[in-house]
Amino acid sequence: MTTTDERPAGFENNDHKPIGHGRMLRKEDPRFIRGRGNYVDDVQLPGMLHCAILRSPVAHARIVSIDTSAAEAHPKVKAVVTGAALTELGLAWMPTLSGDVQAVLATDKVRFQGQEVAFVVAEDRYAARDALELIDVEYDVLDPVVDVRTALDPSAPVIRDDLDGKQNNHIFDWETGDEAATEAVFASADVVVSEDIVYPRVHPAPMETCGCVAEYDRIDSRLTLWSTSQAPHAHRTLYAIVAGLPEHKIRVISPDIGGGFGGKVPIYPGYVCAIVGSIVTGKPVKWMEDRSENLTSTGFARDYIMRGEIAATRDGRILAVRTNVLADHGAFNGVAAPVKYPAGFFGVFTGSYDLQAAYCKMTAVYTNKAPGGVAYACSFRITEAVYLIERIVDCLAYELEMDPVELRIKNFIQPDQFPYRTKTGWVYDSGDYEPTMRKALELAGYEELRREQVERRARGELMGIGVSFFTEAVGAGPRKDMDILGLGMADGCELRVHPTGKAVVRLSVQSQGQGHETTFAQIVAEEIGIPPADIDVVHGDTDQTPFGLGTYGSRSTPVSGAAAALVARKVRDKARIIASGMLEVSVADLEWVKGAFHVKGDPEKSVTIQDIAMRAHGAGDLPEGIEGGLEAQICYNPENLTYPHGAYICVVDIDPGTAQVKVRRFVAVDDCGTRINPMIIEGQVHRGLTDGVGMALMEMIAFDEDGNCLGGSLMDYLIPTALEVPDWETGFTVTPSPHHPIGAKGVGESATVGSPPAIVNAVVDALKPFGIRHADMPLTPSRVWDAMRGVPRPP
Ligand code: MCN
Ligand code: CUM
Repeated sequence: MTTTDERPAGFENNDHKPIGHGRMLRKEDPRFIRGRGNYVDDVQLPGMLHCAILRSPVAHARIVSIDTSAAEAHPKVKAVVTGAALTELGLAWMPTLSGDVQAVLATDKVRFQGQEVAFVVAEDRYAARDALELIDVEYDVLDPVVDVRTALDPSAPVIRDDLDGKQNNHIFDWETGDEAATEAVFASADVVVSEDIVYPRVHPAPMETCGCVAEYDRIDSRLTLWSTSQAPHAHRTLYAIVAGLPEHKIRVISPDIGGGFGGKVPIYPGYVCAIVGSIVTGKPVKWMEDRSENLTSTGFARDYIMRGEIAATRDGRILAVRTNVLADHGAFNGVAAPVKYPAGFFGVFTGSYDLQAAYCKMTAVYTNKAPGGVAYACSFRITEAVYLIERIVDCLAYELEMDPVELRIKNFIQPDQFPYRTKTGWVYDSGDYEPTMRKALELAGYEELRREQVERRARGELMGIGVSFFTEAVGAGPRKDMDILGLGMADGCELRVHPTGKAVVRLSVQSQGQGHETTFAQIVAEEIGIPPADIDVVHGDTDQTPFGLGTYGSRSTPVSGAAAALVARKVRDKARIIASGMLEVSVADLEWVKGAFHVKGDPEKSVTIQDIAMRAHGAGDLPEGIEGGLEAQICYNPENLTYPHGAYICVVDIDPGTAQVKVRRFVAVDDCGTRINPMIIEGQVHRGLTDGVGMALMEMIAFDEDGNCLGGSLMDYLIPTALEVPDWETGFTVTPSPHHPIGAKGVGESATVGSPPAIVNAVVDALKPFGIRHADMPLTPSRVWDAMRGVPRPP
């Protein structure tokens, strides 16, 4: 952390008002920008060996035989392990986060291209990779299920014949809302609009791929695992359960992480392979995926085929929405969502509108693809939900010939309706939507843009303006409703103030680039008056931090941030009692101002938090009943989720000759309640908007009819760079969360959730002269070109 003197212009000292001010520099950046980050692949241990995984070249096949003898004979190879060997250890299968099982190494069949079949442990990475080539697997290739629409055909091959009595590819049916009430509203509505809307399969593609270093100490049976994990505590418990290792002998360390975006929530087979490798060789074992392994076998997202329907009055009062979803979950149901929510928080598909009824029916199926539905800045499927509602509202605007902004404003939930219970049972904590929308309109110069569009259209130019408005539900638990494999979604936090008034706060969440070392110091600083520079934030090590469920669903600020504020208040309460002893007045006569307790009416008589810290540890008596030391620990169980919202406006130009879409402008106004660090929020929003450009225009993990993954490299799976995105124009409003101690809501996924519909709405708006009401992502030049020429949409 910079001292006041080193602070560049614009980065003012706000030590006594650390939240929401200025542009406080990130504590973690000095090490990152000097190349001193410590990522999993930087971990080097004496005698460390390297693990490489053999993966299936085909999507669906029975394994006839595996011959490992040549690989075992390789001079640098220390172990070759197959599914059969893991079966003997009882480790061939592991539970997924959604109660399914997943093969660590295939035993009977391979079920997707890229599935783990065997692994090699060797002296170096090259030898391990070379030895994979020496393993001979004979496959009896089976027909794959690739098109999700055929997965439930009676003739479809059964993928999960490992499951007792399983005769089809059905995973679950799920519904929410009131079917009959919704039907009644639809039956009597003036206008009903329906549209088939596909959210394609995409990948989070973080800069750092997944990996780990496992060190099993045979002497005291201790396992230390450095791993790319967004939830080290939950992972530790799962390893204990799966591998039968005692939990107190397991230490999971997640050091610096190069982006997670949800893809590092699950436990992947590679982690288990490295652990087994270390157990069998008695040496530390490193496993790091390459890019292609990451893209083809880990953490896919979305893959929802949705039919959206909306009912309204002729003058644009939205009455109800209804949707039917077919969800492609790949070969193992690896969805990471609270157990009671098999479709994540998709239930918020009613959006930001005051409706009379809503209903969703969903069917999830297996296909011969990598386990999908995992994540990617999704707030647990809210990306899909927001895309559905914001697209279908635009379809309605098209049919009613109404301005999409006017239609939205007309239907917003009103400020006096909060807390607002939606027709699918979610209780939105707070919101004030119209000012947020108006701010975005003002920043964009909406009226002027519409005038410009009329002129350009007259000249045959294709300009589009797209709007989206979203409400997210972030910050899971409460624990009574939300758990992952039985672990309740709450978070611990511990704060220790040292004698000299410096402090350390220990979190149960784990940053992957979100800047927790800075923002959590700010939260504690705000509550306890110690400058952020004097507060060290410890996270990502189960031996060093209290138990909690980790970072995803933008839950760190809503849950762990609340824990940090409350633990600081707990310490402050104790400090107050100690101060009353020091100043010889009653507790009630003390006032807390800027890091010190003052005697009311006599501001000269005061003690700072630093004075109190020394006293708490020092010689002499403390007030009756007060133990020495100045520290506290809590476990925070949120009473509700927090519901951030935002209004986004996108302007695109389409080249009529090449169908290339250019995002000319993008205005994003976000409301995440109390803002802790505006610079970090801005960074989060910029990143998410870039995600949106990728998904809307470029990204898709596609498969050919044999189930070969067509997106296995960054040459095929295009992700946006600075060249494809505009200069983001951001703004904000502040509607605090009423139940969060400092009023903060999450923001880490807002822009990823909110931006795709704005961009697609803009492209479709640009194509209005062609009579187009909907087109599916990714809106690549070829898709836009086909749309312009009336070619039917791809299946
Ligand atoms: N923040 C703030 N004021 C608020 C809300 C948040 O200053 N009112 C700050 C937070 O304190 C934190 C950051 O913004 O430093 C993000 O906070 P939050 O919204 O609580 O999200 P999490 O910290 O829980 O991060 C998870 C979220 C998710 S789920 C994905 S996916 C995603 C995202 O964060 N992955 C990311 N942003 C990412 N950013 C980076 N660099 N890398 C990832 O992998
Ligand atoms: Cu859904 S991706 Mo984030 O929750 O880690």
